[in-house]
Amino acid sequence: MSVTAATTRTLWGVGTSRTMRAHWMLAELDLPYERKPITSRSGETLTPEYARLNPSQKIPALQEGDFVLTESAAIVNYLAATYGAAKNLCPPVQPHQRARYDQWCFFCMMELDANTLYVIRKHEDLHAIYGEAPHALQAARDGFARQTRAAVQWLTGNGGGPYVLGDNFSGADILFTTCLNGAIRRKIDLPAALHAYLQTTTARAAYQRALIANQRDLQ
Ligand SMILES: N[C@@H](CCC(=O)N[C@@H](CS)C(=O)NCC(=O)O)C(=O)O
Repeated sequence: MSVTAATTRTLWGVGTSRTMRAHWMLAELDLPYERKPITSRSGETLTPEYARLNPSQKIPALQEGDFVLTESAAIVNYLAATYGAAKNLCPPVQPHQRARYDQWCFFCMMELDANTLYVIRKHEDLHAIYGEAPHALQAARDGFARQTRAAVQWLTGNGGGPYVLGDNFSGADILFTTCLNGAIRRKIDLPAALHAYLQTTTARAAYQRALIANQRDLQ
């Protein structure tokens, strides 16, 4: 299916760091879309209508005509690769730069999102479901601190800063920023360099617009 200006674009999901990623990239690209403000742990991802769209019954999900895409990082990268040229937001094509971009994306999704932040969320806020696990919780907190120290080294090392790939803002910054904001919500201390980084990324006009779009009820 080729996407034209007339193709209906819909984003399902609001209210979480993961839905924020998709709203933010759409805002960076100035793409029109319909919001379906369903939320997590409300039962709204479990309806037959939504399960047909996304069998994993999670948000976010992007629909463009009959093309459906899930996984927040895949949505960010699809949008950037497809519509990012005019705004210099396409993922890099030069092999080493592209590899560095992928490194940051996988680092954010695995080391920060899945391996540490979500483990912390499971055994803190969601302990009634996943159980108390003080040892796993402490290991995840220590692991997150170690990984953010590594991120600071990359960010302040060769070619890094103010964004993760240097001067160019990219989808990797959306993933990294949303993970760091998730950590702040969990009351995790961040190194000063990451607060400085967040000041730069969250000052973007598109970030501010996406914050509003990511709320259940638009202001
Ligand atoms: N790896 C997925 C994770 C998506 C995910 O776990 N979404 C949560 C909300 S943040 C969800 O929809 N959970 C199901 C529910 O709460 O009903 C992504 O990055 O998109």
